[in-house]
Amino acid sequence: MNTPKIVVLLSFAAALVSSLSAVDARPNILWIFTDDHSYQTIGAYGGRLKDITPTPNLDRLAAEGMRFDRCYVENSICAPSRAALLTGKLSHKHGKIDNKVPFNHDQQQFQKVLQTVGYQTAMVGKIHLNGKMQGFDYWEVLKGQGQYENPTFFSDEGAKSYEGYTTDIITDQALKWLDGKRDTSKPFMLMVHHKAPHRAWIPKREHIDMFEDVTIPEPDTLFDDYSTRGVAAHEQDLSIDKSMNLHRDLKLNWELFATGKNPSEHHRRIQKSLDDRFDKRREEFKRLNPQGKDLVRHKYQTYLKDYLRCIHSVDENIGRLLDYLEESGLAENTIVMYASDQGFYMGEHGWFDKRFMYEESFRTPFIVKWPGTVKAGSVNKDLVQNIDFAETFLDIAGAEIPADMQGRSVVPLLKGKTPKDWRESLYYHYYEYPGAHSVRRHEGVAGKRFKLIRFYGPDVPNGEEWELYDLKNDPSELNNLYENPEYTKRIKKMKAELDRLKVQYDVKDA
Ligand code: SGN
Ligand code: CA
Repeated sequence: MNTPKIVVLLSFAAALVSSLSAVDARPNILWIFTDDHSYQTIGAYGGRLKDITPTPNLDRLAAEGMRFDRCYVENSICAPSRAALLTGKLSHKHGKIDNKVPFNHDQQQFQKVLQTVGYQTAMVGKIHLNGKMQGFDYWEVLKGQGQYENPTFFSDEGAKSYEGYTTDIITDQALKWLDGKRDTSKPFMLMVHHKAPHRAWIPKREHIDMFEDVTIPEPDTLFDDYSTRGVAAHEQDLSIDKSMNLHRDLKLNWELFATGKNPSEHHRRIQKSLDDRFDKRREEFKRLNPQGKDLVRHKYQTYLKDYLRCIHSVDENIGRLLDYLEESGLAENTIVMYASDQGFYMGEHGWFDKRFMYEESFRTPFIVKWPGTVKAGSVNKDLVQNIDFAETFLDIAGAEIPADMQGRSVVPLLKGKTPKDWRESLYYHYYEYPGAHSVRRHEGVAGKRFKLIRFYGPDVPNGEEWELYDLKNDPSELNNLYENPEYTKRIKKMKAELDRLKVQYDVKDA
């Protein structure tokens, strides 16, 4: 071989080596998000349901990663939580203060920044922010709440319908993108957003007999009388007793539901998915004919079982994604994160749904597996909030964090090093009143131990009502201490902290 040829070959080899070493080594992120999944129904979180909870794959994720025990939302309801996820801002700043007002898609969102630093971005499933998604190389989302069966998805190409159970289909679409459609030269951010386990908790036909012979333990507060609390807890419309209906929530008489006044398109679609899978329970209900407290208990059992069946589907599908990462060799360089848009009442205080700043709905599960960085089986107890997610993604990608984002990256926490100046308190604000479930507007401040809540508005006596809880001595929040003179100093301090947070986050007075 003559000299020029060797030179050409050598320089070709050098170029090859340098292009190989330039392969982007930044980690991929697989973000799995559910709608209304309570931490109480994840085995890894312990609690009264831990032996019944069908979450082996989530438990495996926690065993291999970090479980966050004090992750909270800023506004415990769907669309605002999703807007906070994308923007890294509190509701009053991203503008989506409730499920009704429109979301401004033109605003800053983390995925737009990720694209500029070379990530491929994808989203599939429920987002509940109507309009065209921006900043995603691939997106295929349900409209509004979506359907449990035979869903219609929307994308840049318009509407497309699929046959089957939505939890499975969302995963199918995610896998199709991962395995064939993405640009493998770039790291990816894939967001897999389930509709489940949202009301009306419709299980997959194949799972309808799960837990048939199990009695689900009841919470101590199933028959809470709210004796120390104000109007908000007394006059809500989310109790199993009064607000959970037999026909649709318990699926005892769908026909009745369908003939209701002005059934919405969403409800009509649910009705269409009717089949005989609930026949057996109708017979059983007729036979038992429960009344009074027995009826509440019966509703509780039926509700919890359907909910857990929906979770079983979610967990199975998480297993499929984790298996794919292993088989494809992606697992080692892919961070897997799991969270829900908020928590949910599993009968605590006699309730279902969310919205309140009380723990079950304020808190949300958050689990992160990051091979080589997160210590397997670790637990974090710092105060984390859903406004931190966006900055965390950007930090992982090495992107600059927009100055107007209001959270903080949890990457140091994932590395086991909590910064000295990590937050000591959280700000919360719920706006959707008047509205579904009739939860009064409220804002509040939560530290690690004490929580101060201010309910306000025209349907609150004298315009505002305060509640104070000591989570250490009263984890179920049954004992409102606001009128107790021993806490005067504590209340003063917490009000000052609330004011400080409102200045920090630029909250105009509610
Ligand atoms: C629907 C549900 C409510 C639920 C809201 C908001 N009713 O209106 O129970 O609180 O969605 O949920 S239903 O009869 O239509 O199921 S959210 O998760 O989207 O905020
Ligand atoms: Ca939700």
